[in-house]
Amino acid sequence: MNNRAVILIVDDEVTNIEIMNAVLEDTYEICFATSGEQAIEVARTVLPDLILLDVMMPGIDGYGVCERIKSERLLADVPVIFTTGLTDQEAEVRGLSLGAIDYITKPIQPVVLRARVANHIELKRLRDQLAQMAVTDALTGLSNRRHLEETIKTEITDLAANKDWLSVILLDIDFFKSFNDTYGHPEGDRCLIMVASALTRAMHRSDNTVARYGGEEFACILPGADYDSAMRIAQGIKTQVQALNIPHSGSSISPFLTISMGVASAIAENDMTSSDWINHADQQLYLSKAGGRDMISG
Ligand code: GH3
Ligand code: MG
Ligand code: MG
Ligand code: MG
Repeated sequence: MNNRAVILIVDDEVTNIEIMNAVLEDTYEICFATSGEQAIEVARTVLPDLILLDVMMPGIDGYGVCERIKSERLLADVPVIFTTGLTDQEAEVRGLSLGAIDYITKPIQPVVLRARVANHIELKRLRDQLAQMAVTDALTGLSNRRHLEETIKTEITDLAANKDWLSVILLDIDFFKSFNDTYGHPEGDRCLIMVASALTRAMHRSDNTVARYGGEEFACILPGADYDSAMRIAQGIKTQVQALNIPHSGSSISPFLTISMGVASAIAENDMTSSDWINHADQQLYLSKAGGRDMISG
Protein backbone atom coordinates (compact mmCIF):
# COMPACT_ATOMS: atom_id res chain seq x y z
CA MET A 1 0.00 0.00 0.00
CA ASN A 2 1.22 3.51 -0.73
CA ASN A 3 -0.15 6.93 0.05
CA ARG A 4 0.92 8.72 -3.08
CA ALA A 5 -1.62 11.16 -4.44
CA VAL A 6 -3.27 10.12 -7.70
CA ILE A 7 -3.24 12.53 -10.65
CA LEU A 8 -5.35 12.08 -13.76
CA ILE A 9 -3.79 13.68 -16.84
CA VAL A 10 -6.24 14.32 -19.69
CA ASP A 11 -4.98 15.36 -23.12
CA ASP A 12 -5.79 14.27 -26.66
CA GLU A 13 -2.12 14.64 -27.60
CA VAL A 14 -0.03 11.82 -26.22
CA THR A 15 3.16 13.94 -26.37
CA ASN A 16 1.62 16.35 -23.84
CA ILE A 17 0.75 13.49 -21.51
CA GLU A 18 4.31 12.21 -21.79
CA ILE A 19 5.79 15.61 -20.93
CA MET A 20 3.60 16.01 -17.83
CA ASN A 21 4.04 12.39 -16.82
CA ALA A 22 7.83 12.81 -16.92
CA VAL A 23 7.59 15.76 -14.53
CA LEU A 24 5.19 14.16 -12.06
CA GLU A 25 5.65 10.38 -12.10
CA ASP A 26 8.40 10.33 -9.45
CA THR A 27 6.12 11.93 -6.90
CA TYR A 28 2.60 10.88 -7.82
CA GLU A 29 0.57 7.97 -9.06
CA ILE A 30 -0.35 8.91 -12.62
CA CYS A 31 -3.27 7.76 -14.71
CA PHE A 32 -4.36 9.30 -17.99
CA ALA A 33 -7.10 9.67 -20.56
CA THR A 34 -6.93 10.86 -24.16
CA SER A 35 -10.54 12.01 -24.54
CA GLY A 36 -13.22 13.72 -22.50
CA GLU A 37 -15.39 10.62 -22.42
CA GLN A 38 -12.50 8.49 -21.20
CA ALA A 39 -11.56 11.14 -18.63
CA ILE A 40 -14.98 10.98 -16.96
CA GLU A 41 -14.87 7.18 -16.93
CA VAL A 42 -11.36 7.02 -15.43
CA ALA A 43 -12.19 9.74 -12.89
CA ARG A 44 -15.22 7.75 -11.68
CA THR A 45 -13.13 4.61 -11.34
CA VAL A 46 -9.97 5.92 -9.66
CA LEU A 47 -11.32 9.03 -7.83
CA PRO A 48 -8.11 11.03 -8.40
CA ASP A 49 -6.77 13.71 -6.04
CA LEU A 50 -6.24 16.11 -8.93
CA ILE A 51 -7.12 16.34 -12.63
CA LEU A 52 -4.91 18.08 -15.21
CA LEU A 53 -7.40 18.80 -17.94
CA ASP A 54 -6.78 19.80 -21.54
CA VAL A 55 -9.35 22.25 -22.94
CA MET A 56 -9.38 21.52 -26.66
CA MET A 57 -10.25 17.93 -27.40
CA PRO A 58 -12.52 16.35 -29.99
CA GLY A 59 -15.86 15.13 -28.54
CA ILE A 60 -16.50 16.44 -25.03
CA ASP A 61 -13.97 19.25 -24.52
CA GLY A 62 -12.30 20.17 -21.24
CA TYR A 63 -15.07 22.58 -20.24
CA GLY A 64 -17.64 19.85 -20.75
CA VAL A 65 -15.59 17.40 -18.69
CA CYS A 66 -15.20 19.96 -15.91
CA GLU A 67 -18.94 20.61 -15.83
CA ARG A 68 -19.69 16.90 -15.58
CA ILE A 69 -17.15 16.38 -12.83
CA LYS A 70 -18.45 19.28 -10.76
CA SER A 71 -22.01 17.96 -11.08
CA GLU A 72 -21.25 14.47 -9.74
CA ARG A 73 -21.44 14.16 -5.96
CA LEU A 74 -18.42 11.85 -5.65
CA LEU A 75 -16.23 13.84 -8.04
CA ALA A 76 -17.29 17.41 -7.30
CA ASP A 77 -14.49 17.99 -4.78
CA VAL A 78 -11.69 16.77 -7.05
CA PRO A 79 -9.60 19.81 -7.98
CA VAL A 80 -9.30 20.48 -11.71
CA ILE A 81 -6.40 22.40 -13.30
CA PHE A 82 -6.87 23.34 -16.94
CA THR A 83 -3.81 22.94 -19.16
CA THR A 84 -4.19 24.69 -22.47
CA GLY A 85 -2.53 26.60 -25.23
CA LEU A 86 -5.32 29.17 -25.03
CA THR A 87 -3.94 32.35 -23.52
CA ASP A 88 -6.89 34.68 -23.79
CA GLN A 89 -8.51 35.87 -20.59
CA GLU A 90 -11.98 34.84 -21.59
CA ALA A 91 -10.97 31.19 -21.83
CA GLU A 92 -9.25 31.39 -18.45
CA VAL A 93 -12.25 32.99 -16.75
CA ARG A 94 -14.59 30.44 -18.30
CA GLY A 95 -12.48 27.61 -16.91
CA LEU A 96 -12.33 29.12 -13.44
CA SER A 97 -16.05 29.90 -13.40
CA LEU A 98 -16.77 26.24 -14.15
CA GLY A 99 -15.07 25.41 -10.87
CA ALA A 100 -11.47 24.78 -11.98
CA ILE A 101 -8.98 25.63 -9.28
CA ASP A 102 -6.14 26.81 -11.53
CA TYR A 103 -4.94 27.28 -15.07
CA ILE A 104 -1.61 26.28 -16.60
CA THR A 105 -0.67 27.37 -20.10
CA LYS A 106 1.17 25.29 -22.66
CA PRO A 107 3.92 24.80 -23.54
CA ILE A 108 4.28 23.25 -20.09
CA GLN A 109 7.13 24.61 -17.99
CA PRO A 110 8.15 21.69 -15.75
CA VAL A 111 9.01 23.76 -12.65
CA VAL A 112 5.72 25.66 -12.82
CA LEU A 113 3.71 22.47 -13.29
CA ARG A 114 5.52 20.76 -10.42
CA ALA A 115 5.06 23.71 -8.05
CA ARG A 116 1.37 24.29 -8.78
CA VAL A 117 0.51 20.61 -8.59
CA ALA A 118 2.36 20.30 -5.27
CA ASN A 119 0.42 23.25 -3.81
CA HIS A 120 -2.95 21.97 -4.94
CA ILE A 121 -2.25 18.44 -3.75
CA GLU A 122 -1.34 19.81 -0.33
CA LEU A 123 -4.52 21.93 -0.23
CA LYS A 124 -6.57 18.90 -1.24
CA ARG A 125 -4.97 16.86 1.54
CA LEU A 126 -5.82 19.55 4.11
CA ARG A 127 -9.39 19.87 2.81
CA ASP A 128 -9.89 16.10 3.02
CA GLN A 129 -8.49 16.12 6.54
CA LEU A 130 -10.85 18.93 7.59
CA ALA A 131 -13.82 17.23 5.97
CA GLN A 132 -12.94 14.04 7.86
CA MET A 133 -12.56 15.91 11.16
CA ALA A 134 -15.91 17.61 10.67
CA VAL A 135 -17.70 14.25 10.81
CA THR A 136 -15.52 12.42 13.34
CA ASP A 137 -15.55 12.22 17.14
CA ALA A 138 -12.00 13.00 18.25
CA LEU A 139 -11.86 10.59 21.20
CA THR A 140 -13.31 7.43 19.68
CA GLY A 141 -12.88 7.96 15.94
CA LEU A 142 -16.58 7.18 15.46
CA SER A 143 -18.96 9.46 13.57
CA ASN A 144 -19.91 12.54 15.55
CA ARG A 145 -23.41 13.74 16.31
CA ARG A 146 -23.57 16.02 13.28
CA HIS A 147 -22.66 13.14 10.97
CA LEU A 148 -25.15 10.89 12.74
CA GLU A 149 -27.98 13.33 12.11
CA GLU A 150 -26.97 13.92 8.50
CA THR A 151 -26.70 10.18 7.88
CA ILE A 152 -30.15 9.47 9.34
CA LYS A 153 -31.58 12.22 7.14
CA THR A 154 -30.01 10.80 3.96
CA GLU A 155 -31.03 7.27 4.90
CA ILE A 156 -34.66 8.33 5.47
CA THR A 157 -34.80 9.77 1.94
CA ASP A 158 -33.13 6.74 0.33
CA LEU A 159 -35.11 4.16 2.30
CA ALA A 160 -38.46 5.93 1.99
CA ALA A 161 -38.16 5.66 -1.80
CA ASN A 162 -38.17 1.84 -1.43
CA LYS A 163 -40.49 1.71 1.60
CA ASP A 164 -37.65 0.04 3.47
CA TRP A 165 -36.95 -0.25 7.18
CA LEU A 166 -34.68 1.95 9.24
CA SER A 167 -33.63 1.20 12.80
CA VAL A 168 -31.74 3.40 15.22
CA ILE A 169 -30.26 2.13 18.49
CA LEU A 170 -29.39 4.66 21.17
CA LEU A 171 -27.27 3.48 24.06
CA ASP A 172 -25.97 4.93 27.25
CA ILE A 173 -23.37 3.59 29.69
CA ASP A 174 -24.81 2.82 33.12
CA PHE A 175 -23.49 4.73 36.13
CA PHE A 176 -20.68 6.29 34.15
CA LYS A 177 -20.35 9.26 36.45
CA SER A 178 -19.51 6.87 39.22
CA PHE A 179 -17.07 5.05 36.87
CA ASN A 180 -15.15 8.31 36.44
CA ASP A 181 -15.34 8.98 40.17
CA THR A 182 -13.96 5.52 40.95
CA TYR A 183 -11.30 5.05 38.27
CA GLY A 184 -10.58 8.59 37.12
CA HIS A 185 -11.42 10.51 33.97
CA PRO A 186 -8.54 9.13 31.81
CA GLU A 187 -9.70 5.57 32.56
CA GLY A 188 -13.23 6.75 31.69
CA ASP A 189 -11.91 7.90 28.31
CA ARG A 190 -10.27 4.52 27.72
CA CYS A 191 -13.56 2.87 28.60
CA LEU A 192 -15.40 4.99 26.00
CA ILE A 193 -12.86 3.94 23.36
CA MET A 194 -13.33 0.27 24.24
CA VAL A 195 -17.12 0.55 24.13
CA ALA A 196 -16.80 2.28 20.75
CA SER A 197 -14.80 -0.61 19.33
CA ALA A 198 -17.22 -3.17 20.81
CA LEU A 199 -20.06 -1.38 19.03
CA THR A 200 -18.19 -1.41 15.76
CA ARG A 201 -17.57 -5.14 16.12
CA ALA A 202 -21.30 -5.72 16.65
CA MET A 203 -22.25 -4.19 13.30
CA HIS A 204 -23.20 -6.57 10.47
CA ARG A 205 -23.18 -4.40 7.39
CA SER A 206 -20.84 -1.88 5.82
CA ASP A 207 -23.68 0.67 5.63
CA ASN A 208 -24.20 0.58 9.40
CA THR A 209 -23.04 3.77 11.11
CA VAL A 210 -21.83 3.96 14.69
CA ALA A 211 -21.68 7.39 16.26
CA ARG A 212 -20.86 9.01 19.57
CA TYR A 213 -24.02 10.93 20.27
CA GLY A 214 -22.85 12.69 23.42
CA GLY A 215 -20.58 12.14 26.43
CA GLU A 216 -21.26 8.46 27.19
CA GLU A 217 -24.08 7.98 24.72
CA PHE A 218 -23.73 6.24 21.38
CA ALA A 219 -26.01 5.57 18.43
CA CYS A 220 -26.14 2.98 15.67
CA ILE A 221 -27.91 3.55 12.38
CA LEU A 222 -29.09 0.36 10.72
CA PRO A 223 -30.52 0.92 7.24
CA GLY A 224 -32.71 -1.94 6.04
CA ALA A 225 -32.96 -3.48 9.54
CA ASP A 226 -36.49 -4.23 10.74
CA TYR A 227 -37.46 -4.44 14.41
CA ASP A 228 -36.36 -8.06 14.86
CA SER A 229 -32.97 -7.54 13.22
CA ALA A 230 -32.38 -4.38 15.23
CA MET A 231 -33.19 -6.20 18.48
CA ARG A 232 -30.79 -8.99 17.48
CA ILE A 233 -28.06 -6.44 16.78
CA ALA A 234 -28.75 -4.73 20.11
CA GLN A 235 -28.34 -8.13 21.78
CA GLY A 236 -25.04 -8.54 19.89
CA ILE A 237 -23.90 -5.15 21.18
CA LYS A 238 -24.72 -6.24 24.71
CA THR A 239 -22.67 -9.42 24.21
CA GLN A 240 -19.70 -7.46 22.85
CA VAL A 241 -19.80 -4.99 25.76
CA GLN A 242 -20.08 -7.85 28.27
CA ALA A 243 -17.05 -9.49 26.64
CA LEU A 244 -15.00 -6.38 27.44
CA ASN A 245 -15.28 -7.36 31.12
CA ILE A 246 -14.63 -3.82 32.30
CA PRO A 247 -14.74 -3.80 36.13
CA HIS A 248 -17.17 -1.24 37.55
CA SER A 249 -17.22 -1.35 41.34
CA GLY A 250 -19.32 1.82 41.44
CA SER A 251 -22.24 0.15 39.67
CA SER A 252 -25.11 -0.94 41.90
CA ILE A 253 -26.32 -3.60 39.44
CA SER A 254 -23.19 -5.47 38.27
CA PRO A 255 -19.47 -5.83 39.05
CA PHE A 256 -18.84 -5.05 35.36
CA LEU A 257 -19.70 -2.17 33.06
CA THR A 258 -23.20 -2.39 31.54
CA ILE A 259 -25.17 -0.36 29.04
CA SER A 260 -28.83 0.48 28.49
CA MET A 261 -30.36 0.63 25.02
CA GLY A 262 -33.40 2.01 23.23
CA VAL A 263 -34.39 0.81 19.77
CA ALA A 264 -36.51 2.71 17.22
CA SER A 265 -37.64 0.77 14.14
CA ALA A 266 -40.03 1.75 11.39
CA ILE A 267 -40.50 1.79 7.64
CA ALA A 268 -39.01 5.10 6.51
CA GLU A 269 -41.36 7.80 5.27
CA ASN A 270 -40.40 11.05 3.63
CA ASP A 271 -41.93 13.35 6.24
CA MET A 272 -39.89 11.75 9.05
CA THR A 273 -36.91 13.60 10.49
CA SER A 274 -33.76 12.42 12.23
CA SER A 275 -35.20 13.82 15.49
CA ASP A 276 -38.22 11.52 15.17
CA TRP A 277 -35.90 8.51 15.27
CA ILE A 278 -33.59 9.84 17.95
CA ASN A 279 -36.51 10.91 20.18
CA HIS A 280 -38.24 7.56 19.82
CA ALA A 281 -35.01 5.66 20.59
CA ASP A 282 -34.41 8.01 23.52
CA GLN A 283 -37.85 7.29 24.99
CA GLN A 284 -37.09 3.58 24.78
CA LEU A 285 -33.68 4.18 26.35
CA TYR A 286 -35.40 5.98 29.20
CA LEU A 287 -37.58 2.89 29.75
CA SER A 288 -34.43 0.73 29.96
CA LYS A 289 -32.96 3.08 32.56
CA ALA A 290 -36.20 3.23 34.53
CA GLY A 291 -36.58 -0.54 34.32
CA GLY A 292 -33.30 -1.10 36.15
CA ARG A 293 -30.60 -0.55 33.44
CA ASP A 294 -28.54 -3.21 31.56
CA MET A 295 -31.63 -3.61 29.36
CA ILE A 296 -32.82 -3.29 25.77
CA SER A 297 -36.20 -1.63 25.12
CA GLY A 298 -37.87 -1.28 21.75
P1 GH3 B 1 -27.04 6.59 34.13
O1 GH3 B 1 -26.86 5.14 34.48
O2 GH3 B 1 -28.36 7.09 34.54
O3 GH3 B 1 -26.78 6.84 32.69
O4 GH3 B 1 -25.96 7.38 35.00
P2 GH3 B 1 -24.64 8.07 34.49
O5 GH3 B 1 -23.79 8.32 35.67
O6 GH3 B 1 -24.02 7.26 33.42
O7 GH3 B 1 -25.20 9.37 33.80
P3 GH3 B 1 -24.84 10.88 33.99
O8 GH3 B 1 -25.49 11.57 32.84
O9 GH3 B 1 -25.18 11.33 35.38
O10 GH3 B 1 -23.27 10.96 33.84
C1 GH3 B 1 -22.63 10.86 32.62
C2 GH3 B 1 -21.16 10.99 32.91
O11 GH3 B 1 -20.38 10.84 31.72
C3 GH3 B 1 -20.80 12.33 33.48
C4 GH3 B 1 -19.60 12.78 32.70
O12 GH3 B 1 -18.55 13.17 33.53
C5 GH3 B 1 -19.18 11.56 31.91
N1 GH3 B 1 -18.59 11.90 30.65
C6 GH3 B 1 -19.15 12.58 29.62
N2 GH3 B 1 -18.27 12.72 28.61
C7 GH3 B 1 -17.12 12.13 29.01
C8 GH3 B 1 -15.84 11.95 28.41
O13 GH3 B 1 -15.57 12.38 27.27
N3 GH3 B 1 -14.90 11.28 29.12
C9 GH3 B 1 -15.14 10.80 30.37
N4 GH3 B 1 -14.18 10.15 31.01
N5 GH3 B 1 -16.34 10.97 30.97
C10 GH3 B 1 -17.31 11.61 30.30
MG1 MG C 1 -5.97 19.24 -26.90
MG1 MG D 1 -26.07 9.85 29.52
MG1 MG E 1 -25.09 7.01 31.58
